[in-house]
Amino acid sequence: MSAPNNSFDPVEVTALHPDEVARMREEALAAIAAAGDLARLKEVRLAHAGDRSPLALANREIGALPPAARSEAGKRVGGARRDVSEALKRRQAELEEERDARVLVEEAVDVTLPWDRRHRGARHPLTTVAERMADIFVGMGFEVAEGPEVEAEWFNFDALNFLPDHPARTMQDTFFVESAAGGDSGLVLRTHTSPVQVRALLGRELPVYVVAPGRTFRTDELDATHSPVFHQLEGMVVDEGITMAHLRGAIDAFVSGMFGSGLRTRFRPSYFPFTEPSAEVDMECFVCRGASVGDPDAPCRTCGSEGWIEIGGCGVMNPRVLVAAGVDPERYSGWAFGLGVERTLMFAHGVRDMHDMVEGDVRFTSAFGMEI
Ligand code: FA5
Repeated sequence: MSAPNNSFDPVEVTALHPDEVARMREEALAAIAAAGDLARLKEVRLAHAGDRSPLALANREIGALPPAARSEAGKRVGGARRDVSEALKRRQAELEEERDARVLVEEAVDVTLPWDRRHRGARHPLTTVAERMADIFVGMGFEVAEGPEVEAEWFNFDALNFLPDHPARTMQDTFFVESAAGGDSGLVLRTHTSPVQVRALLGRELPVYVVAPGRTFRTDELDATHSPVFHQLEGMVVDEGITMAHLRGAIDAFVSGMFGSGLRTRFRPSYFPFTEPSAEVDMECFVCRGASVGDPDAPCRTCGSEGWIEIGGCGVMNPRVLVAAGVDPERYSGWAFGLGVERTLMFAHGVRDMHDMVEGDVRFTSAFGMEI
């Protein structure tokens, strides 16, 4: 083993020369002071305090010095590295403070701004019109009843006196879901809300005063006035001493509530297997009030210059329906009606084409306001 290198002079090792250590220190401190952001400071840290920095490399040279020289060189380099490390810490704190202050300004939230600028959803006007129609009857003391959209053929047809081979079954073009088998009734998409008449009678004590708004289905083509999926509002009363006069009164009250007071109504003879007598309900055109009839100079687009608008069908309940629902027709009588919700929306709001109601364009819906 060779003797210690006692003659080795640290001043002669360039990296450990006091001037050189001072230069490395100054260079590091200047770079730290000049670092403008945290990313730049990270680069400076690596360059001046990392394992490959000049001061770290100089530190490694100390081990090669004779023991007598190591202490002084160690103090010099160690002091310089400490200064650099403290300067880095201070600058890091300053830059973090600056960043936090900047984030507070840049990401500030003005809590006085309106809080919700997005469009809100709204219920479809068909829903709100159906509810308004039902509400008028609720105001007269009616209850709201419901029935399924996929309905037993028995409720949709048989109980309503549509006999299996009766031509009336073809009056309403039907979506069949499941055909009848082994004595069980088949299933259909209900073609009208009238099956709720029988369901309501089976599930309630008499007397019964109900309305049933709901979705109905027929194999009709979509055009300006028809849709394969549409809505009806069914109404039914079964009580003692009920006559068609009460039906006229209820329809008049509905028309006044929905379209405005003073509008006349009329019943035109019609046919439904579940009512006898049956009628189509017309109301006086609420736009021209009949003035357009025979006046080519003032045509009315709402009623087609007919003076009257058809709003649905009605009639006195056929005793066969009462019997099917277990009601004694000798004691009780009743009437029912079915009003088209789409038609009501068209007349009440001047909607010309049923396509608008089914296409889902929000411009159509929002024209009715954001009622929720
Ligand atoms: C019926 O559906 C009977 N259930 C109404 C009824 C109830 C009569 C109670 C007597 C007693 P109708 O097929 O006429 O009747 O339809 C009634 C209303 O539904 C029509 O006046 C019309 O406004 C509407 N409607 C019928 N088919 C369509 C369709 N494809 N698209 C839009 N609305 C329709």
